[in-house]
Amino acid sequence: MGKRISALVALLLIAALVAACGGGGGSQQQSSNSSSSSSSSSSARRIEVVGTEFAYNPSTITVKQGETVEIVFKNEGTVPHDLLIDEFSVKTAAIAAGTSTTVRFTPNRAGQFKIYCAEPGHEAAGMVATLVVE
Ligand SMILES: [Cu+2]
Repeated sequence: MGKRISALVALLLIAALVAACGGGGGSQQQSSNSSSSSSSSSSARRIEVVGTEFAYNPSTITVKQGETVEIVFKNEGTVPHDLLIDEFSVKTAAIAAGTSTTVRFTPNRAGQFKIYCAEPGHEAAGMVATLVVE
């Protein structure tokens, strides 16, 4: 009986220690996260692109030559999609429905470039958009 109670007390002490450590570590992580995300958003132009079957919205993206562009690609369809721009080596993974991914690039020349989905048949079905670099 006495052995059982002391074991319980030891267990509670360990639980309290773990909780204290976990709490401190968690808040530290949160503060470093927020500082890094604020610095990244200030240095890049953020553009949200939504993919569905079979289209991108918006269908035309206009950016400036030399500016860092951050595309947040969201898959709001029902099958995996990706986003590619060959001329600037932009290539996301094929992401599952309901998820999103971010890709960064700096267009170094002006013109119109094709944005497309490389999943089989998607480009042919109309899953294309245009990147205009001014
Ligand atoms: Cu697609």
